[in-house]
Amino acid sequence: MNQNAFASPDEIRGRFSLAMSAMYQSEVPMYGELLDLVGRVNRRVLDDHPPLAEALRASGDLQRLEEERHGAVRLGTAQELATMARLFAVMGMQPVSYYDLACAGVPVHATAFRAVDEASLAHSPFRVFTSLLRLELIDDPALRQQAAEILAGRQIFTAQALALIEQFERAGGLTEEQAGVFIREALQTFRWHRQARVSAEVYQQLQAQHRLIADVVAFKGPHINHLTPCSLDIDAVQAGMPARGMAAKELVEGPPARRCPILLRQTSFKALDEAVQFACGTPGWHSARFGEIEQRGAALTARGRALYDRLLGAARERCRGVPPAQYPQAYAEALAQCFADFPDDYAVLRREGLVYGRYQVTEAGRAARREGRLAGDLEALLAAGLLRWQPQLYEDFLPVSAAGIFQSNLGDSTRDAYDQSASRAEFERALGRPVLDELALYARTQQASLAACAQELDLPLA
Ligand code: OOG
Ligand code: NI
Repeated sequence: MNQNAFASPDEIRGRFSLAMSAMYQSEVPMYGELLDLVGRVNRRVLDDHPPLAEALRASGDLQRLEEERHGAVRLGTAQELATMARLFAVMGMQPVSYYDLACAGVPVHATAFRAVDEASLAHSPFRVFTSLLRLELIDDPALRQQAAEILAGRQIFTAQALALIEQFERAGGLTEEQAGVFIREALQTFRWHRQARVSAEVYQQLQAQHRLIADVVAFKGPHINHLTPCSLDIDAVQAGMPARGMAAKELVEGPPARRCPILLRQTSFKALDEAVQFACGTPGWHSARFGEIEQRGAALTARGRALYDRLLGAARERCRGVPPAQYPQAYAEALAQCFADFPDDYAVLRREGLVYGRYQVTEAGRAARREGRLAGDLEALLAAGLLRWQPQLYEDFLPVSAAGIFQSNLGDSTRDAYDQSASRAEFERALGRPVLDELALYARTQQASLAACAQELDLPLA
């Protein structure tokens, strides 16, 4: 089969994310409300800031603004995770980074499946935060055994989805027609099931261990639990939620608002109480699904990340013991004060090696090369406007923020850290491969951009 006859994985991912969005909007009408609010705020920001609108149009980001999303699922077994990795590979998504949530009292560990190269990210950045339940953290051995048996008895992928994953692996791609069927079948895995697979009694027992355990074990499949559009003004959306009937999470996770945004800011409306039916038709309620928004900024180097972690830790430390009613306000103030120590100027962020970027030769640089007027090192070329530097967008997640998102959707039932430490090796064994190192990906992109400039200018820059 000719390579060109295959649908591109980027195309499949883009179409899949649109199909997932349509499904989630029909399943959770409140998510449609959130999308509408995000769209309105984005349009207002663009109207008020024509240069921003122009920059987004020039980079091609404007057209994609409405579809920049991530989602999340929670899986029950190693086998489910391994197959999920193969399913996402069909869409050009690879596991990046390891996130331990047990240290925040959530009995899962996770990775994010996403596109890794620049062109693919530009096509569709859709990512799925994928957690695996750590059954070993259930402290009651009988219940642990029962949960394992319940999970062993479910098949979360359709036969056709499995067949098409195998077809993809065998042939190296899917035809257009197969891709259409694949998207439809893959979507089934993420659907909501009102019908639980367990009795109300077992559900209660699982719930008493941890609400997340009940969410993973009690149902037929790993329902998508949220999708996340991108906002140009996350604080405005946060402020606008209550008037639209959404119970907003108390605080925005991540760094404070800045002139030069870094990493990722996130907030959500809280998980809804939804009617379900337990075995034997017993009616009940389950709360798992919510809507989230994100605003992304520059990817930090290891050095930048260490500074971020330190300042975030300091802000949280300052608010220790503040009563819940005063916490959001106190935290916002502490965050703003602590992050005063994080440079808020791109030139400084670059020079101090806090942010990953990419270099480009400017028009002036090309002219200088033609006229043989090129001289100086990287700094000199940048200063003379012959090279341009722009920050790379952060494409990943933040463990402390993710824990905050999890916890705000678990009601009051948060608990202290589990004793057992992170288990990356265990996770990778389940996954069937190592996760990719996010920092290495950003470093590679930066290095490649520098090498391209060096070649274009015929200078030893890299
Ligand atoms: C995932 C929560 C984490 C994020 O954006 O950090 C997350 C979940 O609730 O399953 O989505
Ligand atoms: Ni999320």
